[in-house]
Amino acid sequence: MSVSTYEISASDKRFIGWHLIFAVVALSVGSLFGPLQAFEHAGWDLYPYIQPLFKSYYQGLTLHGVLNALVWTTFFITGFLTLTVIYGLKRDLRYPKLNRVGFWTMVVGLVMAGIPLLLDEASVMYTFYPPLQAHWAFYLGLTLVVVGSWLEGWGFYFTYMAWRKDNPGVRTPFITFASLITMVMWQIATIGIAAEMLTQLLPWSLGLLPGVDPQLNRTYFWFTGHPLVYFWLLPAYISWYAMLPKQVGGKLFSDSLARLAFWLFLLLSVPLGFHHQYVDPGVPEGWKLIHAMLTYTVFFPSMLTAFTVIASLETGGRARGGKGWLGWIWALPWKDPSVAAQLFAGILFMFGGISGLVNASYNINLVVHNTTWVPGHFHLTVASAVTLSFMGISYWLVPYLTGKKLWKPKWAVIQAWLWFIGMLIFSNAMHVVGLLGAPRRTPLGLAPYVPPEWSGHLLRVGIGGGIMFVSLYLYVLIIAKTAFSKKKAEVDEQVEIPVAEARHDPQTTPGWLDRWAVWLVATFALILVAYGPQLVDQIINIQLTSPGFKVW
Ligand code: HAS
Ligand code: CU
Repeated sequence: MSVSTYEISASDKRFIGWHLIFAVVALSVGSLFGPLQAFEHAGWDLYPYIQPLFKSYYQGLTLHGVLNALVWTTFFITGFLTLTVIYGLKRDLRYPKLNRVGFWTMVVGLVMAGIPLLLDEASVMYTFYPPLQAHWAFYLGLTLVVVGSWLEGWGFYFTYMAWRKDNPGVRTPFITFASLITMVMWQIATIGIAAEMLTQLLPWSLGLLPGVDPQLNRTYFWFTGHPLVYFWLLPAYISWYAMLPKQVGGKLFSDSLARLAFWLFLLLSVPLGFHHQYVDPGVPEGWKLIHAMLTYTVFFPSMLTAFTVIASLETGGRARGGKGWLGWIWALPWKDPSVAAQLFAGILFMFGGISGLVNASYNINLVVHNTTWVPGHFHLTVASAVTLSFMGISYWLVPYLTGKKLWKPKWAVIQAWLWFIGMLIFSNAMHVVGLLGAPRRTPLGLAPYVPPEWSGHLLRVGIGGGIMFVSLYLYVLIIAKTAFSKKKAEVDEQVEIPVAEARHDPQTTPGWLDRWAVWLVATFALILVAYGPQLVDQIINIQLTSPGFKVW
């Protein structure tokens, strides 16, 4: 197997493809409810029409959050990272069966969590805060999804270790390096949710515990819940750093900066979950302040990313003849749907980053917390930076995996534009009406207190949501038509995996950016300092007092 001729095997392509099938199906089902919510805000309540099938607004909201934010992402990511790990190392998975077992464990978990969701036995929303109580199968199912993703991750590590043995001293190829960090970060992060599921929610839902401690559970949840957002984001960053520059004819501006950003995400993603708990009475203010400050530090690797990725794009735009300060931007291949989608994702993320900064500010958070501002923020992040990037990636990935031609690329460009425009309208309206005080997770169309000055913004929520609805199913159509097309692409139409060269030989990147031990020790130490005392305190003072509630 020589380096230059490495091809991903047909069976591994199929295996990665399975991840995508489940991801896209979850996205198609979960996205049915997004527009229903947006329309409801705008005063067009369609829920009564689907009433026999779905019991409440909150069942729909839970399906939307779980299927889109948790399932679409996790399945897409584990599939995509499989590709980046093996393609970067130019070698097959060391233990392919381990990865297969991991994937099918995720599928079993998905089915197990999906059944109570559809039966309205788990309408607890995607954060499943107790004392809202779901059927035990929901908790067990989600746990299995996480366990499956761990197994796939171990499969990556074994593959990497085998490569390292054969290649001492060689810098880990960037796409593999970044994928491994993403997975390690995820495995550390999910310790929180593992503790929550195994020691609290599962025994409680099975009747083995008299009650549950909501405060401790929120702390466990956000231990995982915050880094979860970087588990979603980092695969998009892998594409922005290492693939998008190639797609626009440029080079990765700095291999060292790219690696440094990923190490910083490993170091800083976990120990700041209290920024989701600024209003929790059980967490002392000093700890909230520490997590607020740490949140500002994790802003830094995203700023590094903005700089490095835009500089990389500039090398492409200039190579394509772009002149002047901004001329290179117009010279980028905007007609390539994969590129357009990812550029739009990046632009939307600039706004998402700004609203994140607002959220992170301890005092300003009190104004926006639990208002529609927050879903405004996370639709610019997970539903734009991440989801629109994944859509863009699938415009080359699905043709690559299937050997088919992308169905109607022009429509795919329109799809990206529609998502961009719909999201601008939707998220701006959500932010503004949130500032006016509109609560999140509330069927505002039914609320008697909605003042007239919200109505214009709520209408924009509905319009933006409607445009995104069209865009989303256009995406699903294009992907399905591509994947199930009977015609194979001609030889000269075959798609390759885009991997950008760095401007400097990665072998000249400092060695400390390719060594794990110190970074791992620092990561655990920082988590221990930032979370240890509070966790100990909350566990010692545990109060298993709250019964379970089923409100809807
Ligand atoms: Fe957040 C709440 C703070 C990033 C997701 N966030 C949420 C929730 C979700 C979420 C789902 O501090 C709601 C949870 C719930 O249900 O309660 N967030 C931040 C901060 C950042 C941030 C400081 N969030 C994300 C990302 C997410 C995500 C990423 C998903 C993927 N967030 C918060 C806080 C809360 C919160 C509080 C709690 C709010 C509350 O009160 O409940 C930062 O990491 C953001 C840094 C980003 C930047 C932007 C850099 C720009 C780049 C673009 C480059 C442009 C390109 C395009 C490439 C600094 C990298 C160029 C194009 C050309 C044409 C040239
Ligand atoms: Cu967060």
